[in-house]
Amino acid sequence: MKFNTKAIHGGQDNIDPAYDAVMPPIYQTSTYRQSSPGEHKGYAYSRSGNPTRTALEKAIASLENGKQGLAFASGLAAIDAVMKLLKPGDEVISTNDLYGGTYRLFNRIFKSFGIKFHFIGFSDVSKIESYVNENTKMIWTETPTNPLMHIIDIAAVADLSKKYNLKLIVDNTFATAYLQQPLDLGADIVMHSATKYLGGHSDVVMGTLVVKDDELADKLYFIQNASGGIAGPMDSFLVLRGLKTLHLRMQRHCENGRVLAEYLAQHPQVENVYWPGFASHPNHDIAKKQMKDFGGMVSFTTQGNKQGDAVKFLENLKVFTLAESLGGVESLAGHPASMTHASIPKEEREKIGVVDSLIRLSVGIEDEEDLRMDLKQALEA
Ligand code: P1T
Repeated sequence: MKFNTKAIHGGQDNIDPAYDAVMPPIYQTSTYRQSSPGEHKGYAYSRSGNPTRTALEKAIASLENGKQGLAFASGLAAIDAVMKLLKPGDEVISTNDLYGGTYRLFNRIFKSFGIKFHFIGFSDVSKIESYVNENTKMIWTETPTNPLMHIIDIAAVADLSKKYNLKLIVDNTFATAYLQQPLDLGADIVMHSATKYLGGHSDVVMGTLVVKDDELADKLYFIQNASGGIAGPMDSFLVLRGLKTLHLRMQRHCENGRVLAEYLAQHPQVENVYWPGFASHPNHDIAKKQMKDFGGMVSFTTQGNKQGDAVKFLENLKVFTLAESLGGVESLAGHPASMTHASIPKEEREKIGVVDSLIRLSVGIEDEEDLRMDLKQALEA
């Protein structure tokens, strides 16, 4: 099956054995009747499993070319479950440009349980190797990274992780399975904040994991059930509905992203534009190799790097909404330094380029000209 067909039908065989409904019912139930202790029709309690969640988990597993999907209450709950594969003394090597909440979970929660994190740039894979020691268990990366759009060579990092028997986890939130499929490139776990493009309509918070290895699937399912950070049935239904238009939405996100990145690049008040589609982007060749297109996320800085200018720009937007999050049909704009990445200390942030004038756009699927005109008038203001 091709991707566009899988977006609609993947993993959805026999989705409603009772009535053959085309969409799975929302099984808004916590428990299931048993005819005798332990005798039931496959579901005993909705933390352990719920048919609506199963339908979604099968759909996302199909899109990522994995075997098993797992849905959680948020992206961070999914990441939390992955980290529970580790034990005190273990070490993780992570990209230094990543979502602020992920950094906070690693550095403020799991660090105090004895797990050591190394945050480094991944553009030079041999640099990652120099951090590997006998305690290293995991490599964590986003690509494109949030918010600076570095592109990490998944296949090259996967080769390294296999050499040292490490688990490679790719946070595929920005690209989605439409643009790249990390499991096919050698990753062990692909993670999503389904809150973003998978849901696609800014109406649900959710996280997903997909794996292809049965043993790893069993371990993660054990953690999902034991820790309990599961996705609810209503949210599962909403994300499943979102997945059915993922290919169409992503196509338009990419088209609009390109138009706005190119517009910003030639604007005299703009200093740097971060978008992997530019031939001048340092990782453009990797992006071309591993992605179908370049996505709808674009970051930029204004001339002179003054926070006041960035704030004024954001306050003047009319079609774009100033808000946290990304990946919905509507265009959003954010100020990483004070919003999504405020939990990273200023000094750390600035070292990697998350400066005070940085603005991040999640380019939606509105008319491209309205979006361009909105940027124009806000930059002029
Ligand atoms: O918000 P939540 O569903 O828990 O997902 C966390 C998360 C994980 N990974 C990436 C790459 C993310 O971007 C996020 C959430 N990000 C935002 C809310 C944001 O505006 O960047």
